[in-house]
Amino acid sequence: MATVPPLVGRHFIGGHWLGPAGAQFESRNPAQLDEVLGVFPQASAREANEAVAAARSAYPSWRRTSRIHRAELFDNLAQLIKRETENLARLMAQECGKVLTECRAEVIEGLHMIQYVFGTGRMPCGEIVASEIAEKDASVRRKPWGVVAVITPWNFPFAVPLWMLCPSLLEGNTVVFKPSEDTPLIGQRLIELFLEAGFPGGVVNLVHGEAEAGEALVRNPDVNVVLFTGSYEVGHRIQQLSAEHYDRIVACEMGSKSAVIVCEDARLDLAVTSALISAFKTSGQRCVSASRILVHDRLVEAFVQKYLDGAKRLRIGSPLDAGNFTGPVIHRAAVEKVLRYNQLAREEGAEVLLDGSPLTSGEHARGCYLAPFIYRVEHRPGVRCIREEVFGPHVAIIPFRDNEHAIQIYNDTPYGLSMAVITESYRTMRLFREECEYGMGYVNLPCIGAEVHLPFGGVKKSGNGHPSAAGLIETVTHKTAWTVNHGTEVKMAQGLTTQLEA
Ligand code: UN1
Repeated sequence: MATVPPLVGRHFIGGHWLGPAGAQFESRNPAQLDEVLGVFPQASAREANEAVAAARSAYPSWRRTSRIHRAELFDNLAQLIKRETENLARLMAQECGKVLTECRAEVIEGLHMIQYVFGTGRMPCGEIVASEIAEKDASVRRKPWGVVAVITPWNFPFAVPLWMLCPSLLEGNTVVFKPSEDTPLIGQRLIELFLEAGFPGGVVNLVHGEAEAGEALVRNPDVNVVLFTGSYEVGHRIQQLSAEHYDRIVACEMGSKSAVIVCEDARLDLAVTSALISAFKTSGQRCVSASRILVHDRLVEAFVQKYLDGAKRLRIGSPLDAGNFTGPVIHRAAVEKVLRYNQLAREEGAEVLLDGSPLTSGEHARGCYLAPFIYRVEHRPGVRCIREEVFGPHVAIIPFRDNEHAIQIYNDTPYGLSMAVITESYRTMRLFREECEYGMGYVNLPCIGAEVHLPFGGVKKSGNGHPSAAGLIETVTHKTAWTVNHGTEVKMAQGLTTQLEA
């Protein structure tokens, strides 16, 4: 049973918290499904459009404030996040089921994004370039696009919104934020902190809800930019709807089938640790989680033994117990999906090495707990379980003959987000760096754990290559060319004459 009454969720539009009205939905603790953490209003298209209108009307005055003033609000926000780190981590652990250690790391990752943006406030935000004409001064300046819709997933309910909100707001855009329907509580808490930090109402707006609210935001012609992280299906729908809008910018970070590649010369313990963390941190529910471990033929037997030993020892349990390696998956539907893929792997000829069934007794009885599912399978074209995203503790070990074979296997999915190569050879490392399709590459590391000052994003079905985190400045601004003549007569580039008459 819940120890505190469920929170009453509210939209925040144009500087006002709206009272509960209309359809509602619950946020439940995935470790204890009978615990309702909050009840939230389900935004209809009307509320989503009101939020866009509020963001639009707040835009001119926000754009006209000093960039440094905007940046300093992020310094205020950073202090609040430091004050609230532990509370935020606990709230996140309860709402999305990630273990406390991961939730703390996520709060810190969000803090880093805030600090990064604060730091860039006083950095140059344009470029001076030369002109062919000595009297002309030319510069490149960035302008905000206007209103940004931020639509984010449950698995990083704090850091990913901050990746998107911080650069958008610093650059002078206003925002409408729709957190995942699975983590509305942490989303609302984040907006409360923005307000406490001094961000004006209307500049930051919050709507709770599901597809109807998200779709209304994307259909609204007054939204200039849509920033999205989530599934390929939803991202693709956003891209299609956005094609109707002539200057709409869409940055999508979607699914993945990330991999760890264990080469013939790999250090075995390093490979095993990297592959365990890549596959099972966050119960395999990071967009960058590895669901494929490619292992050189000569190492497979030794690798499998150590990998299984390690996987069997992983402690799975309450997110609030900091000693646990991982917690539950997000909800029953996620359990069902993972089990369907486990079954598919069997049907597609997998040799099951560790059978990941639901954990249903003792402390696991009330939650969505799954044990790791590990199988060995040969690569063949068209095998779905090694091509499609599962998003859970489901991992294939796929043997390969040589590096060229590994590259062929690695690239044989529609996705391209993250990969790690485990090798001692700089030639091998370089070969994978050049030939694999990915957005984030790691050597002798897991394929998760990106830092905010690096670009984050993928290729193919993983997204359109727009980076999240620090690189988002490119997406939330457009560049302008500004050219001034300091002479007293008109002189043109490219030798164009200015003679008006023959
Ligand atoms: C995600 O999985 O959606 O690179 C984001 C990482 C984290 C972010 C993951 N910094 O694992």
